Amino acid sequence: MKIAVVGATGMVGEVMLKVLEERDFPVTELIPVASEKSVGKPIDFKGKTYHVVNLETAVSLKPEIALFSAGGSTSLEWAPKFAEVGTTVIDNSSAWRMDLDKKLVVPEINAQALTKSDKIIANPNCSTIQMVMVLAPLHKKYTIKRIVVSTYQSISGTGVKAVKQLENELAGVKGEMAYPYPIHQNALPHCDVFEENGYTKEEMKLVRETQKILDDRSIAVTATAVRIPTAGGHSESVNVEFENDFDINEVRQLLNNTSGVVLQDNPDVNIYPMPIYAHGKDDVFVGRIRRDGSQPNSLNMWIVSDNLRKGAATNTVQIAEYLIKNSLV
Ligand code: 11C
Repeated sequence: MKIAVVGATGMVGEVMLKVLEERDFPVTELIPVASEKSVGKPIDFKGKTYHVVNLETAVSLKPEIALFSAGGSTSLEWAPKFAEVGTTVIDNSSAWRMDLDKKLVVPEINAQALTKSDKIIANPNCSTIQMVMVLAPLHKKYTIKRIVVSTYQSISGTGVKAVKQLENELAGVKGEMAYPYPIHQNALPHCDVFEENGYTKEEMKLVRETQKILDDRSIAVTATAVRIPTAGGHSESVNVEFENDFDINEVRQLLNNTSGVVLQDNPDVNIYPMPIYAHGKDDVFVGRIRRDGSQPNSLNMWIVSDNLRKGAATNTVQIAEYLIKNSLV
């Protein structure tokens, strides 16, 4: 397979390359793509050195698959150009996620909806992916009515500028700010931009994308997204109300048997998910599972995952793997 990685020098792009290598993805030719200032830069991949090309060159090379992580506007302009030459684009930005003609895919949940004619496939937002990975099997069994989620999000979700801001703050050095305030010793109730309704775009992604992936617009979702000074992953406090009652041990068993989900739930010995543990791993970790005694059929959980892995690069590569396995490219 001729594979293009668009945004190959960015934070997610670098993890994509690492994940492709680790999973021994069948790459016969890698096309690393980035902005003009990175053209010619060497990229080592599976013992070979490739050189970064620009978008125009990459389209002319007609890759079978292009993994995009280059921001919404690049994706809006260039994904259709790749699709026109027959490339299947898997896009990590928010550009196509809510487009009615585009599938929003978490392979463990809804990859079976993909067909050969899906030439632009959307990868969901990181905070949504980790939440639906845990909620999908529970929705199937007990039917979700309402979700209340609060996130504690890693600075790596903002990008390299935010990682640098924290490093500067820790070193006591003045530098460029990714956030309107310091992030060290702070918590910002502000991820992505504010929308007119008073919620942030990140919060509304959790609402809209969850309904689309679980294919159920009747699920009520409300979210508060908070940025904290961690680097290894996003954490989420999730309260779920179901139509039907559940047995808590059955919930644990169900999640324990869910591929891609790891149960870490033994408070007696301080076992619960944490970003320092999830960092660098592909799974979604769930713990602190307990009945919400304040209302019927309700549950509290704590969900953690590496936002650059399952939340971005790994999910994108898994979609590509599914396409190949099912002869859809
Ligand atoms: C964050 N979730 O942590 C974002 C990063 O829509 O793909 C990814 C933004 C997106 O700020």
